[in-house]
Amino acid sequence: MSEGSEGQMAIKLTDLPHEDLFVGPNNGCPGCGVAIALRQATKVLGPRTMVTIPASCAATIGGSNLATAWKIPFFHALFECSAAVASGIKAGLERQGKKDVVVVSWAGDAGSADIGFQALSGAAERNEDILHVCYDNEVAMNTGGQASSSSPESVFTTLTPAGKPTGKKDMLAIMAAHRVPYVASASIGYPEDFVNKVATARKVKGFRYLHVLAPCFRGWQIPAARTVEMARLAVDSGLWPLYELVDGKKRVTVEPARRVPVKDYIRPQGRFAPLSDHDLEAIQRQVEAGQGCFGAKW
Ligand SMILES: Cc1ncc(C[n+]2csc(CCOP(=O)(O)OP(=O)(O)O)c2C)c(N)n1
Ligand code: SF4
Repeated sequence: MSEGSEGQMAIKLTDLPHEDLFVGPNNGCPGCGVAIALRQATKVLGPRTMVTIPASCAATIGGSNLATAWKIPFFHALFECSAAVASGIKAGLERQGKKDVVVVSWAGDAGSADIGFQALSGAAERNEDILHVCYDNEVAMNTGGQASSSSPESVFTTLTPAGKPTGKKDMLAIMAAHRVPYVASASIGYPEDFVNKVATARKVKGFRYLHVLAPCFRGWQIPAARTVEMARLAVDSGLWPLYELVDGKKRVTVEPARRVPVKDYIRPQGRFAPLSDHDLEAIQRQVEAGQGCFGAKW
């Protein structure tokens, strides 16, 4: 353990327990960013945790009750309502006097920013004592790779064969506008930052929102072995700033040691094939003007 910048003891990856609560083998594709995020997060969340996941890759890769990768209780919720189901589970636990159980709603970008948004916004507005994690692979992958509102502008998906005409929804700003106690961005490319944010969110009372970049190599059209590298390049290029808002107070948690041009992140990805060099220069200018995340101000 070492001292974190907020005076807390920062967790190092070597501090994490060997035992996994989301174990292999699972039904995820080898190299799945979502499975990596689940494995990292559950190590920090610990055994006194319950998880709801709506329809998504995350729900299916954990298997069924016949063969499951989960060693903690897991509930497969409907696509629309993960945060509402988590709120109900938390209320039931409170009623039973089980106050130490952390309830996590874990949903993809479509399950958070699109069809699940009403349940998510409602839970945040009520300041439910749950953690919602949006794992963002920037596509609705479980049904074949349709665009979500969290897909970046111009990206090629099965719904947007000529490139997505609209920009990435700014979920961090939207959730911060709910004035909840904890909002943070994360990336599986910076696992130490991610697990420390999970640890912080675990302790906070009230509604917590964590938005983690977890690439899908199939949807992004990259080799599986480059999943984590891409998640890191997103941060290093300035397109995916890492920060947290504690009671609305912002703190940047990672300043990349080396800044790389956005083309190093974008060019290897087949989903961005329609972008010209001119387009990349425009994105680079946006980042240099302080607009990370494809034009959104985070
Ligand atoms: C009401 C409803 N509409 C559509 C579906 C089909 N469906 C299942 S998973 C999914 C996409 C989920 O996307 P996302 O939340 O981004 O997670 P990912 O699949 O990328 O892991 C869709 C459209 C459904 N299960 N229920
Ligand atoms: S399709 Fe993508 S998100 Fe789904 S299991 Fe495979 S790598 Fe993971």
